Amino acid sequence: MDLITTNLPAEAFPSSTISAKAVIITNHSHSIRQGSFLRQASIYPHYLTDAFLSYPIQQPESKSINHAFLKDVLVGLSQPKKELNCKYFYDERGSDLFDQICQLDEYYLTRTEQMIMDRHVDEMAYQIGTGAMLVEFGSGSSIKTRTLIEALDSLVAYVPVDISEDHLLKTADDLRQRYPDVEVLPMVADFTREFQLPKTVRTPSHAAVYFPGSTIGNFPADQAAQMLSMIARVLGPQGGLLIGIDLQKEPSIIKAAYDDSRNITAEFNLNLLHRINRQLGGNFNVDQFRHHVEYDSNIGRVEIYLVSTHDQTATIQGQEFHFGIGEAVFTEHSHKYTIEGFSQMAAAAEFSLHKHWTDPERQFAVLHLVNERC
Ligand code: AVJ
Repeated sequence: MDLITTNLPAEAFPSSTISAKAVIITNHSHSIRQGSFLRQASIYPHYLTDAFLSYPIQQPESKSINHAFLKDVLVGLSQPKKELNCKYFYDERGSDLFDQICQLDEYYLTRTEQMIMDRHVDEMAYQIGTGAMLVEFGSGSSIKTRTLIEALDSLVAYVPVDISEDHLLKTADDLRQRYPDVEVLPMVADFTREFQLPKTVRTPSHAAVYFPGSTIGNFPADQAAQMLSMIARVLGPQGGLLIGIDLQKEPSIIKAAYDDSRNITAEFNLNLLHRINRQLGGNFNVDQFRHHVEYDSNIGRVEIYLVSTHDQTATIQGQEFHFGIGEAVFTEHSHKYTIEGFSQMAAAAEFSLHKHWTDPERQFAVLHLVNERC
């Protein structure tokens, strides 16, 4: 079997179906991308297919609609304080803009984390230990993970997890060629939801999650804590977590990282409205919104908004939304932690901090936590 696609909870799998080359777990049943992807699969369990047929409705640009996206947008814009979920930033254009953000001088996060990884990868690999299964959250093209994969002693399996299937399978083939001794088991999944670790041919001594990029910062504190508990549960006792977090620092440095002089972040934020227009048939006048960033240094949190510069109405699938002048639509949080603060939150999930690495300016940190539950 090459591929499993499902919107069923991972527990619904008979374990025999799990040793596939790829497992797709999604939370929404109707999506054009899943539909087309499914057609490429050589074999798939027939009982999983029905829910995955894409659902055609009248659309100018696309044949079908991602209903989860539509629902989240309609619900978010119906709140007294309007909001859009930042997980929808990453369509093709958004992912491209994010790559550009990562190369900005002002966006210190990516290069600083990379520098920490490059310098300390051997120590990190030693901390993770021999014979592990490495599960990466938000793996993208996995290029930056190669140094870690190579440093790990007798790595049994590498499980890249991403919601975007685009790169994932191509990446997997490439990794299999590069590392023939490692079982590469990509999973298309929303890692915010609980999932099961795939079955491997050889039994790993333990599993470790690699969660780079300060992505955990996108989640509100309660959700971040829940995610840590979920990770601990999925990994089991002695499971490891190697996680990148952005640290609290001088507010002007942080603000500049999210409000860059070339306005790439502004474009990235505004692309969400373009995406609604493109994929959900919305009619936002995107020029009448602007990017706005705030940093609350008391809680260490960046807040990103789209602010309406006019009194205006936008329509999505027949539903009208009114925006007053200066009205803000919340789009993203990016939490900045202290090492102590993050360790405390992780301790509630029974993760204890074994080691951490930072850059000389202490801008960013990579933490190694171990699930001490027995
Ligand atoms: C991908 C969540 C790490 O919060 O820094 C970058 C996303 N948003 N610029 C971050 C982001 C605007 C980024 N993370």
